[in-house]
Parts: sequence; structure tokens; C-alpha cells
Amino acid sequence: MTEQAAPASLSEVEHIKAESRYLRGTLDLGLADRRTGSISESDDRVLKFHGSYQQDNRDVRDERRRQKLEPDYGFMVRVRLPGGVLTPRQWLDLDELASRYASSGLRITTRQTFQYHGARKEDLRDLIGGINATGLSTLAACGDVVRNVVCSVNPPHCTAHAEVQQWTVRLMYHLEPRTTAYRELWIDRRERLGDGANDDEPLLGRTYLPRKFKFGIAIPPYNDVDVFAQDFGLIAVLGEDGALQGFNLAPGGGMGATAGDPRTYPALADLIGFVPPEHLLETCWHAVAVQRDFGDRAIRKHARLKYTIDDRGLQWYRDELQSRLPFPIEPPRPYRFEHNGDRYGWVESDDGRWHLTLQIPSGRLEDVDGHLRRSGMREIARIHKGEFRMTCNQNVIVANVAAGDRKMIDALVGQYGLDDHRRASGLRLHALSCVALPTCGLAMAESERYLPQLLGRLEGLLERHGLRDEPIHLRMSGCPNGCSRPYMGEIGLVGRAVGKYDLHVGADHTGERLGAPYRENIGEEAIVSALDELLGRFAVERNPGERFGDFVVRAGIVEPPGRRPAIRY
Ligand code: SRM
Ligand code: SF4
Repeated sequence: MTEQAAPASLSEVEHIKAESRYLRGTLDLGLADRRTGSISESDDRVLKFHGSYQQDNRDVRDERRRQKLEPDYGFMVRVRLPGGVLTPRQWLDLDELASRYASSGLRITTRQTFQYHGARKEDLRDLIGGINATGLSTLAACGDVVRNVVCSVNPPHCTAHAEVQQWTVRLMYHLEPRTTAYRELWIDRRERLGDGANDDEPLLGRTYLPRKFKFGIAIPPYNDVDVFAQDFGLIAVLGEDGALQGFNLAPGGGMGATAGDPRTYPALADLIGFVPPEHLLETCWHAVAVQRDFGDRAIRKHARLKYTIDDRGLQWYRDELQSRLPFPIEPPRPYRFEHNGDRYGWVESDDGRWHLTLQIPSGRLEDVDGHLRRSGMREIARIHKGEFRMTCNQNVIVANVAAGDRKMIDALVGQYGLDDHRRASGLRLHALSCVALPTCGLAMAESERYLPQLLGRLEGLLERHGLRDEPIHLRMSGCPNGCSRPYMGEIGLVGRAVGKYDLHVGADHTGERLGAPYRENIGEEAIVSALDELLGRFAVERNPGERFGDFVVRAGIVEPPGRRPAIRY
């Protein structure tokens, strides 16, 4: 391993990692302590690497404080699901675990996996152990590691998709932590953890990465993973015969920004080259190693790859990566994206199998308010013989269905009201929102719980302007961290305070251009009024086939910020 640059002063988290004995900390003692529903702050840092966060229910925080009770602690648990694929058996098992241990069903995330919320400390070992018993894991779902590797779903070329999916899984395992602490805690369920003396992390090192590191693989023409929002995007290049030739490399993307900290900003990745499939794993290993060695370990908000690249230059990063590889990085190859949303309904792939994309609003699978989506998906899982694929737009694909089985799946879809996509407006179909309140400790405003109300009002405008079926991508997040990738929405709403959002417009439909700030810190009335005006103009002035995001840029309403930072908080 190359010597790490010695920063002036390491952040607190670096010390916690260094002293954690390869991610053990005092988690065994903390989990066993029944006097409180919480664990210590340093153990919470360590727990993230195991796929879980300590949270508290913010809806009751003040009331509990008044009553002198400790916060209503609950743990979020994130499943690691490379490429977002799971079997019907795994679906049923995960669903059953949600019934036993979670407070709000299952939640599909914007990185094509599941989260559980509200698990109690005393149940954490059973929940994470249960996830492992399904053949899945939570290791490295959170923390300063390579996160769940995402991959495009449902392209028409099934052979290339299967191949790229295999590379996705291989990549995840190639780069995952090697600590034995995970096994000791959640699988062997040891009462007392070992000392980690025999552990080794050949890639990540004793202090792991400076920050999270995200890979995503897009298969053109679909950019449903938002490949340019990844720390390291990979674009599968297919030949005219549909065979996989290799991958374009696109480092330096990221959405997160922090209010009031101009050193942070969203940025899109840039292309630096191409490698054939046989060089993918080695390239990605070293792509991570460069960031391990040069990423900022003093200021965590400045510790993502995008900042290392901006501080040192894209050419520097490419040269540094090249210097570690025994083969040349080739020039990037041509590709073309059509869009970064999902395609609803049935699609046939070139092997004659069928794939059904269903909309799960904000990814929430819970039977509430007369919606029985969770029960419906459970019933489908009971009869489905193919697999399920999660999308990065928080939806689900019932994949790999024989033509003869479509009818019985359609019957369940109808019975459980899973066919909302047939009636939804174009805006509703392409709306994403992050979790935000009440569980997210960083939320400044509502997102998932507020989106339906706002959509209702915006649909009124769309009807009036004759735009009901126009596919406009809207993304809402409860703070500038951007978990729903709002800066890549044609309409982006970024929470700044309770009831207040920044409005961004002008991102494109293919995930290749960031939106620009249009209005700052405004409430619902101002949002509706601003969009009323823009949608009204769009309806009248648009060119044939022109998308909303492209229109606002062409009409000079906003100037797009370019690939790298113009949006500063
Ligand atoms: Fe995220 C932190 C939820 C995708 C950027 N994100 C969080 C935390 C864990 C809050 C915290 O640190 O205390 C949120 C937990 C909320 C809850 O109650 O569940 C959270 N992020 C989510 C999910 C569940 C949003 C969703 O509604 O689906 C997504 C889980 C993905 C997964 O399965 O792994 C999620 N987060 C993203 C994405 C989108 C993506 O990766 O494609 C981003 C933008 C891309 C990026 O990383 O730049 C994202 N999350 C962040 C950031 C900003 C990080 C930064 O360096 O700028 C934070 C804050 C942090 O890490 O300190 C954050
Ligand atoms: Fe929480 Fe902000 Fe992410 Fe939403 S964008 S889940 S509010 S950290």
C-alpha cells in the first residue's frame, strides 16, 4: 500500500476507525447494555460500516425531552444488494423480517436496495443476522467504504445485462472490507468480540477510506443509475452485436453539499478513459486506492473523490491511476443516453422473457391509507419464478417472467392496486424523494411525507397547461445532501428549513447536466407560483419534443452550471 499523506490533523472519525480494531469498537458491550436504547457515539460510527445507523424518531423528540425521557431510539438497517437483484424467496424473507423488527415496512432506496427503520437495539442482532441468513449482507452498506455497487436494470439486451450484472457483483466483493468483525457480531453472534489481531484490509487499510465511495454502472441508452453522480461511474460499452466491449471510466461525481459551507457542492463525473472487462477489477481497486491515499482525512465534508480531483486536477487523477496499472487506460468510447428514469409496464427482452416495472412511490412498501403495495408485492413474490430488480428510482421490476406467467402477475397487480403507473401523471411517475423526517437526523425539511401533497397541487397546474402526461423528472430532498439526486431533476427541490425549499431547474432528461438554482428558500405557495409560470411558458413556447429541463435552459430562464461546481450552499 502506498504511504498515506499525513494530514495536519485527522478528523475525530479517523481516530475512531484507527482504534476500532477493524470495526469492532465496543459494539458487543454497547448492544448488550439494556439500560439504554442507544449506543455510544463512537460505536455508532463503527456500526455504520456494518450497515446500520442509530436514529431517533424526530416527531416525538421534543415531547420526550419535555417528559425527561431519552429519545425514542431506533436503528436504520440497510441491506447490501449489488445491482439491486434478489430472488422471490429473499423478498419474502426480508418482508418477514420487516414485520418482526421494523417500524415502517420496507423502504426501497435510491441505490436500489432496502432499508429498515426503527429497529430496537435488542433486535439488531436478530435483524442483521436474519438478513445474512437470506444470503444477503449489510456489510459496507454504510460507512467509509465502497458502497452498494449499482447497475442499470432491464435493458433490452439480456445477455449484456447479465454479464454486466455479474461484473457488478464481482466488483462489490472484490472491494468489500475483509474484517472478521462482521462475522463475529452478526453471524457467529459472539458475546465478546475478538481483538482483530489477525485481520488485514489489503485495500482499505486500518482506517478504511476517508469517506464513502460509490460505483455505478450504466448500460446505455439507459442512465437509470445516474452514472455521473457516482464517485466513480462506469459506462458499459456494447458493440453493434450487443456484446460487452468494456467500460468507460467517469470519476468525480457526487451530489452532497452542506448548507453554509461553500467548500461543498454537487458535481458531475468526467470521462477519463476506457478499459476492457478483464481489467475492470484491477482498475477499480486502484481507483479506490488513490482516494484512500490522497483523500482529505482532516475535513470530512471535503473528503469525497470529487474534491480530491478538483484540488489536484482530473489529469493528475488519471495519471496517478495510470501509474498504478500495468496496462494502458484507453481513450473513452462513444455512447449515448436516452434517459435516466424508469420505463413502466411490461418490456420484452431479446430472449423472449418479460419484465414488469411497477411504481412504488418514494420506495415505501407499507400497507397504509388503503394502499396495499407491500401485501401485493408479497403475493407476487409467492408465485414469481424469476427475480426482482430494484431501480435507482426507488421502483421495482418483476423480472424474468415467462410469457405464460404474465397473466397471473397482472391479476395480482390489479387486485392490489400496483398499477397506479397507468393512471399517474407524467410528473408523478418520475418523482423521487428521500426519506427525510422523521428518521433522518440531517433533515431540515419534509420530503417523502410531503411529496404527495405537493404533487397534487402541481398536477392541477399540469392539467391547466395541457401537460398531464408530460414526463418531467422531479426530485425532492429534505436537505442539501441530495440523497434523491435533486440537482439532476428537471425540477429539483432541496429542503432548507421546515416548509422551505430551494428550487432548481434545468437538468436534462438523461442525467448529463446539473440543474441550476432558480429560487431560494421558498414555501409551497411560491413554489407553485414559480412552476405555474415556467410550465405555462413551456406549454406555449416549447419546440416539438423538447423536454422541460432543456426548455428552461434554451429560453434563458437559467444558465446551466456546467459539470462541476456552480451550486454553492
Ligand atoms: Fe444519503 C446521509 C438516506 C442515497 C448523499 N443518507 C444519509 C443518511 C444516512 C443520514 C445520516 O447520515 O444521518 C440518510 C438516512 C435517512 C433515513 O432515515 O433512512 C440517507 N441516502 C439515503 C437514502 C435512503 C435516500 C432514499 O430516500 O432512498 C439512500 C440510500 C442509498 C443506499 O441504499 O445506499 C441515499 N445519499 C444517497 C445519494 C444518492 C446516490 O448515491 O445515488 C446521495 C448523493 C450522492 C452522493 O453520495 O454524493 C446521498 N447521504 C448523502 C450525503 C452527502 C454526502 C457527501 O459527501 O456529500 C449524506 C450526509 C453524510 O454522509 O454525511 C447522506
Ligand atoms: Fe436525510 Fe438530507 Fe439525505 Fe434527505 S437528503 S435522507 S434529509 S440526509
